[in-house]
Amino acid sequence: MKKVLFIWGLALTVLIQLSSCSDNESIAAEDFKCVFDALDWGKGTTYVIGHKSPDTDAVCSAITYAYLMRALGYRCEARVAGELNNETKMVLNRFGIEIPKVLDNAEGERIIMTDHSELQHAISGMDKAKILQIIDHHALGSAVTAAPLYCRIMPIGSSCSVVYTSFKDYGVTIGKDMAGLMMSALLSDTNNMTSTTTSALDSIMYEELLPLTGIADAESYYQEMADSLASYTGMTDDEIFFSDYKDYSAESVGSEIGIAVVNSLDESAQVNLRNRMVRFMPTALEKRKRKMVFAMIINKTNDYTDIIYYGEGAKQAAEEAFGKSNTDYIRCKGQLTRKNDFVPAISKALKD
Ligand SMILES: [Mn+2]
Repeated sequence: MKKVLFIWGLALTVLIQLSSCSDNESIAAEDFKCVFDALDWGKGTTYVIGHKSPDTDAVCSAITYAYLMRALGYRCEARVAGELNNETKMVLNRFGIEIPKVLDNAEGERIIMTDHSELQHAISGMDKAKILQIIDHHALGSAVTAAPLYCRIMPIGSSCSVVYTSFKDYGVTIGKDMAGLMMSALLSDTNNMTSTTTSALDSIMYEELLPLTGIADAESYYQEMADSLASYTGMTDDEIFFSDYKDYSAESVGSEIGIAVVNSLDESAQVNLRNRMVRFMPTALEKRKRKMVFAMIINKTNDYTDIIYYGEGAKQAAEEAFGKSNTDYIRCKGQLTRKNDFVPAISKALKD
């Protein structure tokens, strides 16, 4: 009798699994709907926002995730944490999406954080916000919540890749504009699928999304993005240095440091930008009250990164992390990422 029951049980389990496989999308969407219903949405609008010095992934993850939440029936709007870089402006323009409004204080607001979970990278007041969700692909940061939250953090190429898995799980249709934004953020964050952060899941996303975007030639589209990103025409040293900049605290990396990323497309721009940033770094250190500041000047055409540094102990730390150099910069092969290459190496050097 026991054996018969066991076999019946087994058959039932298989049946349930088979039926949930055949109707995977709707069941998952229903399941997740009740998870989201449990959050305290309040009566007003919940703002979806990425990190300060917003890049394409920070902005596009906020826009696409706000869209997804609206599709599931929640009142959400995307916001940005500051002026957009030229690449992001180009991407939004290309897919006919308006630049979201700037939100510079989160105090008292209901917030979904995308592409960051670290208060230091968030707009001010985030410690006094009601954080309902975190959608990210970075190391877990210092954001805390009073109530249970929905959190989806994956070690993959972009926050938009995480958003993409959500679209699929909840069975929400992806139109040309949302596909275009997610695709652009993926290309931007992974340096055209070459960075060390690129995962198999990102490759699947690339294959599935590309046909939806209407982009005929992904290579030339990426080149167009890179050109926009590196066009600092008319920008001051200050604007260039802080256009892609992040602060790190002693707890996270061993000292109070700031790291900027600057991109160039050819040798003359590389030398010019590197010299300008070297001259600007004392001002940057003063402005952000850091012990050390670093910048990664990335040549996207010839595939190398020059590291420059300023502040007491900065040269030693940089050389310990990236090798000795006879010049006032350290040249590394490849396009380093701040998150996967620079921060771990410099943290180790600073803590040693
Ligand atoms: Mn990102």
